[in-house]
Amino acid sequence: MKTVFAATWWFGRACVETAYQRWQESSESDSAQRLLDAVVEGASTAERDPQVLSVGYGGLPNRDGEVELDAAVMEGARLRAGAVASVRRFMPVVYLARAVMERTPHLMLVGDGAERFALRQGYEPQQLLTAESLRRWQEWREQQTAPKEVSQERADAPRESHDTVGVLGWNDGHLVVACTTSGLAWKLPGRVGDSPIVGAGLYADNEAGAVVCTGVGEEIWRFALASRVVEAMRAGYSAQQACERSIDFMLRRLPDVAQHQCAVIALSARGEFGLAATQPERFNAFVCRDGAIEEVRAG
Ligand code: SD4
Repeated sequence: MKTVFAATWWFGRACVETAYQRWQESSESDSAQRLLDAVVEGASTAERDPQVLSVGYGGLPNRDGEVELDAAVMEGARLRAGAVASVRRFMPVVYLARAVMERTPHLMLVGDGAERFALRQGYEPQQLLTAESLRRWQEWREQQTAPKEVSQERADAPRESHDTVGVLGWNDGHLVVACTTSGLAWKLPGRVGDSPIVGAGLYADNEAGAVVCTGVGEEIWRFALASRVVEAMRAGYSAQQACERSIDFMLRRLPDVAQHQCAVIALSARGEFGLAATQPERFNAFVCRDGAIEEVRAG
């Protein structure tokens, strides 16, 4: 096996297809760079697709009706990473996250600063709401009568809004990860979840493995889930065992986590795949091994 890509959710199929195609067509001689190109391009597929209501263009907005995007990339050779959060009006943010990694001395830019950086990178401002995401937000707003308990608010976010796209890539011992999301629907403006946070939503280290998470960011983040899974692989567990142990730990430590979807996919330093979820019956991912694509379900 030479090259593996893996991505979360139903739209993960298009992401791994795009990543593999990019990989095949690339003339880049540095394989870590070529892998990064492929993974970022793969993730951007979901950002451009208006049918995907949890990522990029057409993602469901915050409670004020504004789409706010978060994204990150990490490469496992030198532990380089870049991230952006709370970006309005610009996409694909996964490319912006890569630009933070490659063109700034920082790891993360947020909000207004990230938007000004986007402008300097030549991005054009654009409307990220589609007719469908606007309609859903208006429908939600009309149903809001009285203030709710905090826990109820989180439970009310529509199921498909928990679906961050995460893409992992492996080639000859090199690991790269990227993820991008519009975060939880109807979130408070300025809320940031796990996805752009190195160690929470994603992590990659060529010496151990690469991981990306999807689900309710508040739960994933409090467990530093991506880092937890990578460290389990470093300790010698397979990718599958590392995912399962980490999810089992969450459920044991805080049993209420079972009410939320928290899911993870991983590739080991040898390119072996694993996945697990707190609600396994509702989680799938796609793995592409040298061009052969397989759907893998957690439950
Ligand atoms: C978040 N983990 O912001 C993300 C949610 C998700 O699309 O998976 N969203 O909490």
